[in-house]
Amino acid sequence: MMMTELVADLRTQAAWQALHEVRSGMVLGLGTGRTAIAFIRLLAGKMHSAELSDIRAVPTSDETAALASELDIPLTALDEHQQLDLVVDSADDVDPSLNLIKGLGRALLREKIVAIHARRFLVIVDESKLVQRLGERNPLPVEIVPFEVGAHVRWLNTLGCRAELWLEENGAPVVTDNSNYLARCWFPGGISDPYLLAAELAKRPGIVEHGIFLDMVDQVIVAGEDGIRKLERYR
Ligand code: A5P
Repeated sequence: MMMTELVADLRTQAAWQALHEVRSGMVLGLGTGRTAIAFIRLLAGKMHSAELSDIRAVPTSDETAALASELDIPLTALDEHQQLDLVVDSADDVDPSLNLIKGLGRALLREKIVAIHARRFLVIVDESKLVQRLGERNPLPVEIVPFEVGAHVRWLNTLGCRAELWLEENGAPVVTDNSNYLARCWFPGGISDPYLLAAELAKRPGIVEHGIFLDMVDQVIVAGEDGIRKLERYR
C-alpha cells in the first residue's frame, strides 16, 4: 500500500471507531477536513441503512455543511441545541496532554465554537498527528481580521515565531468562511508554553481566534499500523 493510501485507510479506521459512539437521537457536531469527511460519509451510510435515526448535526464549515446536505444528514444550529451530545473532529497536532493544534483545514474558528458546546469532544486522527510538542511539525494557524492585516502579522512575528499571511497559490489571501484571513506561525522546536501563547493571542485586538485547543478534548482515537488506541482525558 502506498503511504497516502495507508494514511487514508487509517483515517477511515479512526472514523469507524468514532461511529460506535453515535446513538440514534443524538445531536452531533461535525468537524472539517479529510478525517471528518471519512466520518461524515460513514455516518450517512448508517443513517441510510436506518441503523441510526433521528440524527441532527451542526457543521463546522461551509464545506462540511455542503457535504452533510448532499448526504441527507439534517443540519441544525446552536440556537436550537445549546449542548451537542457528541462533537467529532480531527486535528493537525495532538500532544501528550491531548491539547491540539487545529485549523490547517482553515476552519478553526467554527470548530472551536462548536467544540465548546460539546458534552463530549471526540478527536479522530491517524498516528502521524501525535507530537511531543504542539507546533514542532506544523505551523499554528491564526485567524485575523483583514483590516490592517500587516500589523497583525508583524505582531505575531514578535512571539518567537515566523509568521506569514496564508496565501492561495494565486497569491490572494486565504479567506475563511467568516470572511477573515489566516496567518501561519512556525515556532522553531514547537510551542514551549501553549497556555501562555493562547493567553497572549486572546488579548490582542485583530486576532479573532487561534488553532490551539487546550483542555477541551475528552477522547482521542488514534489509528496506527498496529491498531486503534484510545487516549482519554479526564476532566
Ligand atoms: C480543519 O480546520 C482542521 O482543524 C482539521 O481538523 C485538521 O486540519 C485535520 O484535517 P485532516 O483530517 O484533513 O488531516
